[in-house]
Amino acid sequence: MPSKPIDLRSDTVTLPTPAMRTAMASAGVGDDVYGEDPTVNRLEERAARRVGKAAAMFVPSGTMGNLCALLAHCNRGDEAIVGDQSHIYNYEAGGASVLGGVAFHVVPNQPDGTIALDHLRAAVRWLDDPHCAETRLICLENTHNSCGGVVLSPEYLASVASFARERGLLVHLDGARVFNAAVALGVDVTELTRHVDSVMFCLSKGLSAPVGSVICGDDAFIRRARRVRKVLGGGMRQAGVIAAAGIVALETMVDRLAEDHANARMLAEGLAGFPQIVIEPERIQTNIVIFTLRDGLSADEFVARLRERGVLMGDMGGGRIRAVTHYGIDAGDIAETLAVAGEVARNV
Ligand code: TLP
Repeated sequence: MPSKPIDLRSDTVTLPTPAMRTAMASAGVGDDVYGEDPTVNRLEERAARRVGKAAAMFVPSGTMGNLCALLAHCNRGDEAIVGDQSHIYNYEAGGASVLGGVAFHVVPNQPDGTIALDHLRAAVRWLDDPHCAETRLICLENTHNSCGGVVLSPEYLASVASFARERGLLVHLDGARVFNAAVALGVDVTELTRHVDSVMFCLSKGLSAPVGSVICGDDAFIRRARRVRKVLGGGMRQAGVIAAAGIVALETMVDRLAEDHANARMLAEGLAGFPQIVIEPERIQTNIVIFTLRDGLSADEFVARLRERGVLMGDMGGGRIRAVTHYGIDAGDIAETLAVAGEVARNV
């Protein structure tokens, strides 16, 4: 049994670093709804520059960021094309439809997280036909969470961007973990973000800030998004207290994501050694490890038995189990996790 719980449920469980706590304590603040919080303004400027966009807006969560983006791009009755495994479609309570009257046109995600261009082509509506909602937006996700943290390449993003341009469509990237993608590819994040009209990324996942995400795009898009954020009640006041941690996250926590990726690979390779576990370690590209079990033990039972022994993983449904590495998990934790997982797997 590990001396402290090893929490692999998500990289959302990360705690702020000492440098973040110091920055938060001394942050200059003002009323951000008036645009007067100097720390939020600094975070937004740096975030926009970092991903190569003109403007940015700080939001409390990734869910609100994606929602603001969808509602800033789409009018009521427009259609957004989303992958069937996407976070926007599956895990955001249908927000864009519920609150914005945006219809989701759902197309299959390939196992590598992409949406095939043929599927995109077939999904675009014939605009002159009054039977149809108007297709406005394509949503992509990088890294792709439910597909196992897989990375969409710059080449794929470029191909979707050129398709979208041809058809007069916009592209939004759910880049909750886009810095994991950039680090895994060894490219500057702008190699990924330059192909999309807007991007949302999270400060509070692998980058370890306690709260917050950012959406980035052109000036007009961010102006519209600020109105949507206000509608949603996401206009914050002295938010510099949390934005300060976001600045530290952006400046100091990106490069170290490589450690999380190495730990995830080590975990996957270890798990592959247990005959009861089904996993392809060579498919692990970033910090998310998803596996299933052979007959004999259900995923929820496996997760419950790990928990009794101090290791926390997530039951994703459909027999899939997810473990996510992050700041706060080191190679020693992975070795302990493998010892516990082996014991549980062997005692099926
Ligand atoms: N994902 C969380 C859970 O909601 C599942 C997690 O533990 O992975 N886009 C992607 C790709 C995400 O993975 C998440 C969070 C979000 C958006 C939403 O971010 P938050 O949780 O900040 O609203």
